[in-house]
Amino acid sequence: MTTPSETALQPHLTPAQNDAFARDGYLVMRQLASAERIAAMRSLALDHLERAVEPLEYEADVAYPGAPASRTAEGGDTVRRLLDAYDRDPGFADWAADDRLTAIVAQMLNSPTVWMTPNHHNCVMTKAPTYSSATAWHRDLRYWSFASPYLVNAWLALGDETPGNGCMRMLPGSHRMEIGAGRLDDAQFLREDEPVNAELIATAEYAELAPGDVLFFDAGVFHAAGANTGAERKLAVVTSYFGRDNAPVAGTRSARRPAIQVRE
Ligand SMILES: O=C(O)CCC(=O)C(=O)O
Repeated sequence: MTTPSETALQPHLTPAQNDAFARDGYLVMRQLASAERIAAMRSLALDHLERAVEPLEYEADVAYPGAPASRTAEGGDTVRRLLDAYDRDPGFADWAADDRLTAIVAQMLNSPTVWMTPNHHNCVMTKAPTYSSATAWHRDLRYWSFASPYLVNAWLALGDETPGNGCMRMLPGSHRMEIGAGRLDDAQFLREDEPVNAELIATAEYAELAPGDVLFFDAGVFHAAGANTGAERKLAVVTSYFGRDNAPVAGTRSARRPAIQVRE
């Protein structure tokens, strides 16, 4: 449910914002969620972390650079994602289906109807100060199976996101680029030892966020993020959407659970 202080905010993209999203593959919308909603989701997330409410993904599971070597190693119990945000608590489900949020996504997807996939992201991403890992350059689409590549992610900051605590870095326009298989490693991360990739990575922009800001990004845009070198935990709610001309491919992980229509 939209909170009273949110109703006064501008829910639609201006033509300039629309153009920027199409050009860059991402767009930050400031203060889309109210302070009260952020406070409520933050305390929910912290409570679920404290009580280790399943399903969880640990730093040791992702095994990215900087992650503890195993679940039994020092820091091995550091959580990276609170999974299944939508079913975890109505507070997260309300946000995922929020009218103002999905109105923007509808514009970005050029579709009046919008579905959320429960099978990708659909989580609270978190980076704890001591044992967090960095994520290398990738497209989210790499392991997703949909009829078309047009999906949009919404990354809602529940606190400040800065270079120091591992905010997202984006490669503007990379959703429109053909990147040959030779430029990617076996896990489909950009090979940073390739000079042509190094040139591309030099164009990176930080997506710095304040609580309530939303980073929208095309699932085809390359992005990365550093470890959290700050003193406080970083938290963000991340959800993914597709429109009327798209659907998960039957029999794949992207179709494991039925999509949720969040805009009719
Ligand atoms: O916070 C990060 O390290 C980035 C996470 C990310 O890019 C992803 O899960 O696709």
